[in-house]
Amino acid sequence: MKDVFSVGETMVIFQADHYGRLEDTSALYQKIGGAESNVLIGLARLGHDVAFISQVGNDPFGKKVIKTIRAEGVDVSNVKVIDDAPTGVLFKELRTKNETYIYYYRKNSAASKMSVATIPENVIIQSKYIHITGITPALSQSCREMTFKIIEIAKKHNIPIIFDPNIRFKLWDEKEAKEVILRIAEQSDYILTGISEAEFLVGTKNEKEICRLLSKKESQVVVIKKGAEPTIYSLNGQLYEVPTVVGTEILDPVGAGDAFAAGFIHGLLTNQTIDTSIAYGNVLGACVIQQYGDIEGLPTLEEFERLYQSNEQLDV
Ligand code: KDG
Repeated sequence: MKDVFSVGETMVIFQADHYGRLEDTSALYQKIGGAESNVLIGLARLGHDVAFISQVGNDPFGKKVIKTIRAEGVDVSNVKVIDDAPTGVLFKELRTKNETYIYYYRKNSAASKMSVATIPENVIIQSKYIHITGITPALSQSCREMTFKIIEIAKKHNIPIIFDPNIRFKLWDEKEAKEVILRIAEQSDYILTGISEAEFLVGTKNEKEICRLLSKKESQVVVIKKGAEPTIYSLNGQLYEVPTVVGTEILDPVGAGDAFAAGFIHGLLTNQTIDTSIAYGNVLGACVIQQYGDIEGLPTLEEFERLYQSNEQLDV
């Protein structure tokens, strides 16, 4: 039995460890990142048994991706290496503290070739939770079909789905994105959305309305992340507020949402309340943005427990 499984694309990320224009930067570090593997790595560092489903190319970048994820303790036995498509690559430009640009080289990548045939049903049905993002269905038509098939399997076996819309406008047009993401949200048990994504999806900033429009069943939990402002969630038609971690220095904001998801799922896996799970998510988010790279700042269990306790003492 796995605690969590996720499916998606991991890319090699090239980025500098300072701010500035990419065109004026001579040295870039080679890292890895991908929303779904970021979440799984976060969970593996906290001691959970997690599995990843993906595809990479038969190239140095694919090797780098598999080696790194495996070294983090994530089960990569369902990450396939294929010959006829490359591993996706991403360049991250941290222009200033508040301005980040992403340049993808992932069209027709190995991961975009995933399809319903990629799904190891036995892994899915033996997972306690399934994590899905809105990036995977945006990769290709076959990835979209695969995503919906996974949801169908999860529903059939009563496996809760945790969904992060993670809208990437560079990957699909707005109409398509909205339609597909709303369909997935409807079938998810936990929806973890940013406030601006939610506004795009349902056309309002009003939190009660967002929750009402995003969830079709009262039992669904909708979490609205609002950066430094308190996180909002709805359950059984009621709205609640959880404070965030304040005063964190931002070095690289990319990966904060994935870290939040990892912390939140850690809470679910350790039978915490939704409030505490969100507080866990906020601590992990704060850890990640203080380091360059998507995953570098993710804490180990020991580090997390220490940080969480000190945050509790500060009552944040
Ligand atoms: O959430 C961080 C991700 O956006 C980053 O790792 C790259 O997965 C990625 C994507 O598709 O943008």
